[in-house]
Amino acid sequence: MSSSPICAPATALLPSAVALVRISGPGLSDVLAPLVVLPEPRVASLRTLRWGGFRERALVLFFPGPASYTGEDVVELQMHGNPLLVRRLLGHLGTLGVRLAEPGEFTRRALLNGKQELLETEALRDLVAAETDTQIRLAQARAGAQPEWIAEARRTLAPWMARAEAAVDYGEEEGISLNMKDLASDLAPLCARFHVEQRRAQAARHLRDGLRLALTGRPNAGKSTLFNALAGEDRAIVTEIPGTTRDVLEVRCEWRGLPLRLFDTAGLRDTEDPLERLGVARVGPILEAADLILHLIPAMDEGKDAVLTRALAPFGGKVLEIRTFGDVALVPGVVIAAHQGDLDALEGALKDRLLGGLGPDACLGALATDRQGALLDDLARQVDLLMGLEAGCPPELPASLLQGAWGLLARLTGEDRAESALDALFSGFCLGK
Ligand SMILES: Nc1nc2c(ncn2[C@@H]2O[C@H](COP(=O)(O)OP(=O)(O)OP(=O)(O)O)[C@@H](O)[C@H]2O)c(=O)[nH]1
Ligand SMILES: [Mg+2]
Repeated sequence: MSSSPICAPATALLPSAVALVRISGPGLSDVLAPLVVLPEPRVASLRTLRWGGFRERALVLFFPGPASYTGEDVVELQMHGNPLLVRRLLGHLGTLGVRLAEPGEFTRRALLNGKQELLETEALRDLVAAETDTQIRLAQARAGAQPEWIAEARRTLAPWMARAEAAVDYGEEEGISLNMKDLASDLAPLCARFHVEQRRAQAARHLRDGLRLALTGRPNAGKSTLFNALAGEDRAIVTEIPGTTRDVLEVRCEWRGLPLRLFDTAGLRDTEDPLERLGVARVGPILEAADLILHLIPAMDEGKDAVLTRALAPFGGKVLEIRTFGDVALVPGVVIAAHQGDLDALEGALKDRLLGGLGPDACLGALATDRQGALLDDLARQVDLLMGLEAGCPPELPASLLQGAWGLLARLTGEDRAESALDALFSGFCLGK
């Protein structure tokens, strides 16, 4: 595929030891001839680049297409990391007909030239954006070969698509009909697999985005103590004075393999203190945006706290009650003693509530982006419908559902080459990628 040459810095434009400039396009030997004579393929060679009064010694690498990242000729220049010098070079490349790349344009070309698959591209985007060890491991696990269950789904669906087409086209004359019972029993393992993958994908999506946990409770319930224990640092002020925390505090961290976005908030109570009231007013939006609200209730508290019952009423489904001060009183439920680091019960409860009982390791290789998750849900629904078809239904029905499932698989792997999906994907990429 021929396209115009593009260039971009692949490293940040900051003063640094080395800056990497990437160039991709057809016929780069000729295009770049006024600037540099390209070396042997894949052999790093020191060259002097001369333009506009500058004289820059750079390490030059040449990857002739199609054996390159984009599938086109690719040249990489490792030069001194002066941001102004890099900009000057990019400006000069413009005069040679090499324009600045759009975000993600290198990878887009790699995808269009068949050098990368969509699922891999999405995984690499997540790898670059990952902020915790678990997020890196999950992205790396997705960056390899396509999940085996996708090929398996195609193997199962293909013969049934052919049979359904035949039944639609020749059914009446030739007496071909579909045996819906056979279809259902053939699809059963696939259906079960989709449901497993849905569960894994849902958990993987939470881990990819980080679990948003809001801590709430009455003053002195131990919110800031738990916040610090999970964050692994002394971020929030802890005192025995009720009403210590006023501002919302946020920290991103990884705790026992779980990427977390934690929010500490002011203790909820009716108060006349104007400062504390301001703090309390900030709690609502934090609770609203949370994946899970941890309602901390000291183990020695008896009965319901009216203020908290009122505040949490709209969030019933996403509230998890945690009993703090587990060292002071014995109570049933999810009990912790954060200031002693006794948090095992919380770990189990988080995995149950947010990850369907799965830990990070069980999510390795699972689909994880919103796009992938939505397509997987559609796919599972389509196969559920197929499994539920009546014996005597017209063959057009299974034929169109099978086609639909086939199309969803193609969208999932990017084989349908839908431009809209690519636009959405690459808007999240950085320059030079
Ligand atoms: N014994 C015991 N003390 C605890 C525990 N958790 C917190 N504390 C103590 O309880 C007091 C209040 O703890 P904080 O973490 O500041 O409580 P908070 O919910 O953030 O309070 P506000 O910010 O005022 O709403 C402090 O003196 C803590 O050391 C616990 O599990 N056991
Ligand atoms: Mg506090």
